[in-house]
Amino acid sequence: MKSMHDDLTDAVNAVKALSMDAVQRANAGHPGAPLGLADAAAVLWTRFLRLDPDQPTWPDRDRFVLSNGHASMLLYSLLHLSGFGISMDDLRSFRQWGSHTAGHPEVDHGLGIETTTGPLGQGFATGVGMAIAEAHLRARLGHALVDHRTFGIVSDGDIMEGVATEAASLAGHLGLGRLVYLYDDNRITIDGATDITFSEDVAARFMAMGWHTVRVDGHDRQAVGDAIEDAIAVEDRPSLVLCRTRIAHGSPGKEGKASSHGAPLGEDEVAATREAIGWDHPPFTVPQDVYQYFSDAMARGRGARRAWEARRDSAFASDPAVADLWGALHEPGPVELRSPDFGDALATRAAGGKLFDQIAERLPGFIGGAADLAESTKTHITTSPSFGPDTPEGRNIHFGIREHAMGAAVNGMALHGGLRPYGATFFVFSDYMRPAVRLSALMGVPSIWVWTHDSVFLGEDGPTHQPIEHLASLRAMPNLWVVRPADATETVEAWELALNRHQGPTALVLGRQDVRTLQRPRGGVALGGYVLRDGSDLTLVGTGSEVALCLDAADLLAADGTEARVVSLPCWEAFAEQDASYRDDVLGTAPRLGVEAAASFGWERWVDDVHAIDHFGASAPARDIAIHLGFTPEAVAARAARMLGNG
Ligand SMILES: Cc1ncc(C[n+]2csc(CCOP(=O)(O)OP(=O)(O)O)c2C)c(N)n1
Ligand SMILES: [Mg+2]
Repeated sequence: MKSMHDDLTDAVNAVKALSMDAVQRANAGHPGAPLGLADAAAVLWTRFLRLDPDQPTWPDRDRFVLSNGHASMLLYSLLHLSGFGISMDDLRSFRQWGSHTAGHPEVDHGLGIETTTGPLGQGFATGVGMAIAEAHLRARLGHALVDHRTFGIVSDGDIMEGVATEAASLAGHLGLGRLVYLYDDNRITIDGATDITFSEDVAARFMAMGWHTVRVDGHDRQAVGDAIEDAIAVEDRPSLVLCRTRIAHGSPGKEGKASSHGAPLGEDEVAATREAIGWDHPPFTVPQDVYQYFSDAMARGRGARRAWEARRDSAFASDPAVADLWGALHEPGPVELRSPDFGDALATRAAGGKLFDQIAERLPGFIGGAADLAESTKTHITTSPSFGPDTPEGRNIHFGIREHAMGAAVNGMALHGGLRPYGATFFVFSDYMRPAVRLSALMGVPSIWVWTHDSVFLGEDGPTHQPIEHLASLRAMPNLWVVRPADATETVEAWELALNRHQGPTALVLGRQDVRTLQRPRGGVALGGYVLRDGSDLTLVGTGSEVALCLDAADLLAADGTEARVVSLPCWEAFAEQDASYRDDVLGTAPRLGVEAAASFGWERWVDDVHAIDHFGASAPARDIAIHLGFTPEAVAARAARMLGNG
């Protein structure tokens, strides 16, 4: 009869063997971290995590984030051994075309992958969003329905990245006590030992940010388990368990060496490691008692899931309002918005702001905030308090000046489930959150990005604040929908489009300055583009504030006998999805001139010529900028006339 200790050793060794074998077979991957983390990860998975392999998406499961996604074989091994849908064949086809076991898997809830990140630091910050979501939903639905934790493993690379520090600062400030990260403190990165780059006291830094920290020997399983237990008991602060580990632990020739980070150990070293750790099973072979050990450990999660279902059933039965709220949060129907009276002219950011309480009422999962610019972005739910340690039910999150962490945290809330989160800032600062935006697109997460002050017409703040290339560069990002509405009424539809899109993120690009409220029929934004005014000599195609400009230019052209059609093209991605016949009908057969106060890059897709700005802006009142850069009706009409050979 084996002792518990031996069973855990076998479990650790199985993780090590599967990880090094899969990397070896793929002849690509990262064996060092899985070997170095096998002890700590096996303790976390077998003693603490509440997961149910039979129901990987059970809502009250613990969340596990592998921020150092290069250690993906660690996660695949654990998922396989625990009985999730990762088969031995999947492990054999690690990193191969079409397999479930990609190099960096990002997300697959059905397989138990909550999120892992390729770009270091993102997982760390994404997990903070998951912890925000848990705290918030617990406050609104009660402990009986929401009562889980967010665990994660983070590495030197994660801890060094700025986004993690932004997120750690936010998590500490918010007192996210259900967040527990294990830090793989192996003091090795790709270029070698961290003494060439990284000499701060990480524990002291996190302590200063309001975290509970503890240092342990990451190979002392008892100590790791005790530290996790203590971290869980600390409910008012997030926890960082600094696990001092050795990369490629157990490998006689590679332990402690950076060369184990991102290359297979080699056949001989794999054999030597098997010998050293006392694992004599062939590659991709795990004895039944190891599976049994993991299965017994998963019984904790299975039991928790059943108990949760019982609590849910009785909560729903005793209080129909709770059942309704749960349903509205987790299975929201399509959203339709009422248009308030916008008056004759209104900035699109202000129009958006007028919708916030309505959206919040229709969509109980609507939550988010700005990076210290809520006043300017007009993103505030007046009917709800701010989210904080004493008011976790609040739906206004003050992210502080932490755009990058905001992006990742919004993704984390969206990944968590039950919420429809947004994050807001000035459009030019989308650059500061771009890696998180890219991951939202890559993972197909319906985060909503609200970016205001969308052009040079923000005026006096000058070129550092004036977006130029941002529309083009974000339109180039696959699966991100970029919507730049022309007026208040298009803004209503833009928000509807964003809220009803579930397969990926939507960016709402809104203006600072007033634009006149257009006379237009409802509909059109969801199609991406539509005809606002008909004409057969020329088609002017604009977005955002330039649509009204096109209409004014069309008036001038009409006075000279040229009938210009005006097309509003608020969302290129939606337009591209329409039938070619619809697109052709909208754009017409006459010469086409695009008008947009931004870089011309990409417009050749739709038009013959484009009136754009291919240089940085300037600091001046908006009307002077318009005159100097040629964004007046007269200048656009003149450009159109030249294009037609009449100028
Ligand atoms: C944002 C970002 N920059 C660079 C990389 C490339 N990269 C992958 S792992 C790594 C560092 C490895 O060090 P560590 O995080 O300590 O992992 P370990 O080698 O200890 O497993 C780097 C630079 C990345 N994945 N993401
Ligand atoms: Mg390291």
